[in-house]
Amino acid sequence: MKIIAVEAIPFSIPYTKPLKFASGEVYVADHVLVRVHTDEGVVGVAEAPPRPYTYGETQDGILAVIRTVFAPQLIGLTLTEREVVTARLSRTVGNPAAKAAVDMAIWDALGRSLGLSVTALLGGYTDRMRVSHMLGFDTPERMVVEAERMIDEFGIRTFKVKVGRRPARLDTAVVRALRERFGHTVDLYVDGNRGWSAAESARAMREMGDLDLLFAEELCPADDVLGRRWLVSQLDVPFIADESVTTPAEVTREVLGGSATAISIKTARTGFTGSRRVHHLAEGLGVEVVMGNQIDGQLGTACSVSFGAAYESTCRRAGELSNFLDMSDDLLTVPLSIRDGELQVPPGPGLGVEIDADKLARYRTDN
Ligand code: MUC
Ligand code: MG
Repeated sequence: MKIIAVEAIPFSIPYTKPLKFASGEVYVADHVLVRVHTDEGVVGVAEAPPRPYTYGETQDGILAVIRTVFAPQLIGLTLTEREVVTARLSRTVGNPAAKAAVDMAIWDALGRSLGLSVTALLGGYTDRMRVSHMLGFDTPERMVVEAERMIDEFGIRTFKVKVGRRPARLDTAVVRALRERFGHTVDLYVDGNRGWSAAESARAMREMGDLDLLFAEELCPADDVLGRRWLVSQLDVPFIADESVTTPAEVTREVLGGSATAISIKTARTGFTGSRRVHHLAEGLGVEVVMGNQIDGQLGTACSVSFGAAYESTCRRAGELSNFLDMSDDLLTVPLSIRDGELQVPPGPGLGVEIDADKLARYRTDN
């Protein structure tokens, strides 16, 4: 089965609850839907979320690189030539979200054509993951109320708390309030999105030393090379590298350089082909992994859970699979549903999801 067209469609769906964090704020999901068409009528889908403050990609940039650079290089390839696809996409530097969406749409098409789920094709470990919810910047009171809602409505009991503000007590007060309100019925970890220096991070982590955190993520920039190594060496929890590990080579550099002791795998950034490489590399290096969230919509979340459920180490920890709950709507015919703190891989071939034509017509911005 051959690829005959790669479509990139911009769409825009407002958030009901904007997400704020140290490197940016998201009010609208201005993503790109990618559709890979084949000569036998099978169509694979995926979405690319632009994160200019993280990787430099914009919605317009993603559209342009897919339409003018990637699509012409992929037409005529078969769905099983995924390593050829990867080699051709790799000729272009950067553009991780655009590359990832193209890669995942091809995997979706392959699964559909074989009648197998992407999870089965990748590894088939299980059919669900526990969910971790990301809490964006707000007051301690409002963040506790938000966590209460996640517990009551969805059974979620793991929270990643965004930190990295100045003064750091704005954030340490939130983590303390969550621990005081929920005791040890919840798991907590923090993500700084590079907002603090190494010294500020060390001080904040000391201040939270009694709060029993699971992890700390990207508290300071990886470019603070010695500072970050110094920070990581004194922590008693794994330090997750997120935006500093966009490729397997960066994973190797950060881990062997002592600047990270765990890795966030984001399918929105490394697709399925690259995430598989990162997963195997992390296993070989002996570091923990967490399935991260690039502020994905439901289609992106279906990709994350499809990958995470495929391997044992990716579902050992709760995956970040719930931020679509903050969006006012989405594109799928059957919405994803989190129950008892878990998200099931949508059943069916490929990613197991379908795009609702009416919703796409309502939210696409190219007509
Ligand atoms: C995260 O884990 O950092 C914020 C920016 C981004 O690219 O992903 C999010 C969440
Ligand atoms: Mg992060």
